[in-house]
Amino acid sequence: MDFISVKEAFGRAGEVALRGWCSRVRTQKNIVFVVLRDGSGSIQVAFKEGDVSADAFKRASELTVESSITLTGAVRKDDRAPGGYEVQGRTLDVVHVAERFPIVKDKSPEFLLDVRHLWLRSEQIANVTVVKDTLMSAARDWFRKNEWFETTPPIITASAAEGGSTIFEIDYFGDKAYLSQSAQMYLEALIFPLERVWAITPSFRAETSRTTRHLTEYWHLEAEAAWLDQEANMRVQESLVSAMAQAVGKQCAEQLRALGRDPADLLKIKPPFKRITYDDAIEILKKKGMDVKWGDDLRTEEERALVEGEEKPIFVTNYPAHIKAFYMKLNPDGKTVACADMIAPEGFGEIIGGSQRSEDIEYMKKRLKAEGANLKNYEWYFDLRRFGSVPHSGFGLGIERVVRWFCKLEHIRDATPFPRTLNRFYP
Ligand code: NSS
Repeated sequence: MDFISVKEAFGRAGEVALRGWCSRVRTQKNIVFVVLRDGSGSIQVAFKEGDVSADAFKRASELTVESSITLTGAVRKDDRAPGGYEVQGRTLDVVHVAERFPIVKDKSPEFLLDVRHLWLRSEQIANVTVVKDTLMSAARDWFRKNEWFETTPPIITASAAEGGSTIFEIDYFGDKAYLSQSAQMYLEALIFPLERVWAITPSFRAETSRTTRHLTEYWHLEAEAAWLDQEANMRVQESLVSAMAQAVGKQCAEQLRALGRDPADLLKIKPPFKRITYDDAIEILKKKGMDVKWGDDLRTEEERALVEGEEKPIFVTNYPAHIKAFYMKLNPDGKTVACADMIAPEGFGEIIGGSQRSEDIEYMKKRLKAEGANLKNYEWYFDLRRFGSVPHSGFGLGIERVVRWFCKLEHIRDATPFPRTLNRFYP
């Protein structure tokens, strides 16, 4: 008999062959209950003395948590079983008897991170991983439908895109190189042959603050387009994020509910998103009694206050130039830049940073000098302004930030299977 998946077994009548892992094993007098897990879900299997051979019953009674097995049996409706169906086991083959599984109830979060390679088998991480798969796939579909090209920028780089303070340095055969913080500058180069380009790459940030929204390695979705001004840039972002939310809301309803997120919350995410200027944001925050002044960067508390009562993300636009990166286009007021951060509802904070790019080499040099950057490493980037420079814009979206928001996760580390944080890169 051909193996079918657990998902296919639900609602099926008659004999099936299944294979997977025993996520739970419970023995009663003459019956062994196993919760069988495979890549598609879990189903209860009952091996009853008399229904199976004496040998098979003995093997069933010796099963341990996470043992791998193959079996045949008959699916039948059983309201007492989780999911409403149960398999009555007929035959059982044990592929591997697992050693004593170290994860039992009430283990500390630190311990669970130490055994992350095993903890991955938990339902929660599996559900999050399915959501992540769905939203990345939805993003890819969106770009293809709208005729953007997916590209492959490098990870080993010579210059910092987002400032020297959070950059990982590596030894490159005796030279200094850096792990990419952002593919932006490379995507900017790629707009000249292709106009609309995007990429998903790992980005690295040597973040020394311990927060629930920073990883030192994360997946970064970035897009860049020629002839796109900042207003059109925001329209791209709201359309893309809405498409991701719609796909997850529709295709992952079951996973979302298990994670404590109502899928209806995501189905409400549709353009347009509200836009407020940084100037207005400061006034709003002051009225709420918060201690902020013009020129301060917005912290988590302030972002949370700004989205109070909102169901959709909002854009905060036109931040002061001095708290933003050197490459953002200066507005005519000479003080602010043509940029926007997209802030997720419910206090999940910034999920996108984007801007129109400066075309003024002297301005960018001045900014970089003030940061103490080595201008030599940016010569190639300035070339992009020397040979057919055009107005252009782009943005970067933190995949794990969006996963955290969609899945309502306390901590961003649960948005990725092997989180890298300030004090952890094992396993
Ligand atoms: O620093 S950003 O705000 N902007 C850039 O890197 C631009 N160069 C992107 C571009 O225009 N192409 O980072 C963009 C997003 C930010 O909004 C977060 O969602 C995410 O990247 N981000 C992070 N996610 C997880 N962990 C960390 N440490 C992190 N830093 C940024």
